Amino acid sequence: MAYDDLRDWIAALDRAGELKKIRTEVDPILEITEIADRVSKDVLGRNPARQPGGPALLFQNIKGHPGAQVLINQFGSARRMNLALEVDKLDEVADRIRQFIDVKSPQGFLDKVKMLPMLAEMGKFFPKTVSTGPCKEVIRRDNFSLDEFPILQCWPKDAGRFITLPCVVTRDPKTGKRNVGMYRMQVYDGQTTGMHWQRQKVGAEHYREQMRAAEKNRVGTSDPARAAVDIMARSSGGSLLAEGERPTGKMEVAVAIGTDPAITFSAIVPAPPDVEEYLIAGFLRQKPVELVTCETVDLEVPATAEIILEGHVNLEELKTEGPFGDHTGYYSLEDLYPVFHLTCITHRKNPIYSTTIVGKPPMEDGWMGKAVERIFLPLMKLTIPEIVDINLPVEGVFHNLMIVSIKKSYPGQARKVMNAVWSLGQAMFTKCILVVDEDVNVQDVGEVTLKVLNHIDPERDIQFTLGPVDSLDHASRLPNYGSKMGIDATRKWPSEGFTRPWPDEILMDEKTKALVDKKWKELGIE
Ligand SMILES: Cc1cc2nc3c(=O)[nH]c(=O)nc-3n(C[C@H](O)[C@H](O)[C@H](O)COP(=O)(O)O)c2cc1C
Ligand SMILES: [Mn+2]
Repeated sequence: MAYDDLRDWIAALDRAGELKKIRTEVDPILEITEIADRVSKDVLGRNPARQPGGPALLFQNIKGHPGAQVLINQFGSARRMNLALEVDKLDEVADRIRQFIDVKSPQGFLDKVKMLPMLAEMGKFFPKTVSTGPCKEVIRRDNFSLDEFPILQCWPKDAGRFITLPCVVTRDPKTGKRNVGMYRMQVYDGQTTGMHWQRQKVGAEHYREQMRAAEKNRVGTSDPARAAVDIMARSSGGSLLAEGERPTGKMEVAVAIGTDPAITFSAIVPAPPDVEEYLIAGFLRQKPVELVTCETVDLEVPATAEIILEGHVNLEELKTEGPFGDHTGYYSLEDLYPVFHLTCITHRKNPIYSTTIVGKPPMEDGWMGKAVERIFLPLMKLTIPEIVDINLPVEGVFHNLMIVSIKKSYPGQARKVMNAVWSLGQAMFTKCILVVDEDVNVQDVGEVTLKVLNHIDPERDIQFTLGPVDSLDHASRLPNYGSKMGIDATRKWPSEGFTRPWPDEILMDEKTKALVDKKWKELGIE
């Protein structure tokens, strides 16, 4: 039973006892962050043994925005992440993916018949365009301003107010395929924002594709190698071309804020570039996403979204974006990014503004990251079949640490796995990869620490490599480029040059354990 929209989802959260409505006046500048931060770390003292992640919060009295409501921390616990994806355990999503992966060629008529339900299910994934929807209740082509919405300033040193949970829709000019990505947007004024798609993300690639097309129009068939260097330079702030020589043009962009949870979640999923997020959302909610066409741009957006921003990004315009208190626990420094110019806003009546904050973990995005980890495991196993399990501890902020256990079958395999992880989509950013044997429980960081540090000869077992690093890495020698480290903490084999004896792990024998079990009460220790 998919959630129809954000309101349906809020009602479900409320029914599940996962929502707190707050009627006390709060300021969207800093104050909401302080409240949400305390709640997401659950320093409420109610149940110290519980995992972090207090309730979702619906603020109903926002300073300077009479009548407005702000939803935050909707994904901020394991239970709510499950509710959002309508499962009891995230592994259920992984199992559904595995079903589709495991399809064998049908052996006869009966096998084919057995496949029909699966094919019927697939039909539900594809989005459906409808003539209109609630997001068009109010259509504003002029006299609109972002100042009307209760957009947060999250942290004291942030450059301003940021839209933090936007689903940014773009189209690949070459293939016509759509992409939905979550890229924060700094509010410059009522009609313009930053567009913080990092250079390795799909929105940024669509932007470069537009530049390539504009460049081709300008000079005919240009030297592709030179054009590539120039486009990279220009999309990062530099330019090899003089002012008058630059191609002009713009790229259409639409942004949906406040969608049903499957759509919002799909925008952060690190899917292959050509897999459309609307399809992923349809898979997750098992019901097609309904789309409507925008008023001023040729893009489709979720029909039931609370707020839609339409507009464009000029190909030759970059502006300072940031600083912004980021999920690393540090401010990401200012940098040049494209500027989004709004041409129209459509919204529901009394729109609910949906947002999040990021900062020192654990926070709401940590739970989204954990969901990605669970759901992507079967897909990772497709290309790296020896993987048994992975863990991205929240303090590793997604890109700093991945612990991987493998079933090792040949010498050097741990290093093969590291290189494979570094070649997998956004996993390329992983700064440290720890590879352990299959008998290590990667979810138990204590056990990992004990075994990894016992098992390594650092000079022998640490592998460095160079390559792309996350834009948020503030320690790399250059922005976006630096080194990465893999630690092979698997047990070393003679075929890997290790011929010393390997000691046994200390374990009590079963007989003694049973004896003590029997006597335990009598001992009177508990
Ligand atoms: C709350 C939140 C904020 C995010 N902000 C950004 C951002 O500002 N820029 C960015 O490039 N990625 C950001 N991300 C990560 C992207 O959404 C993620 O990499 C996604 O897979 C990108 O989609 P794409 O592969 O279609 O480009 C954010 C993720 C979350 C959960
Ligand atoms: Mn994508």
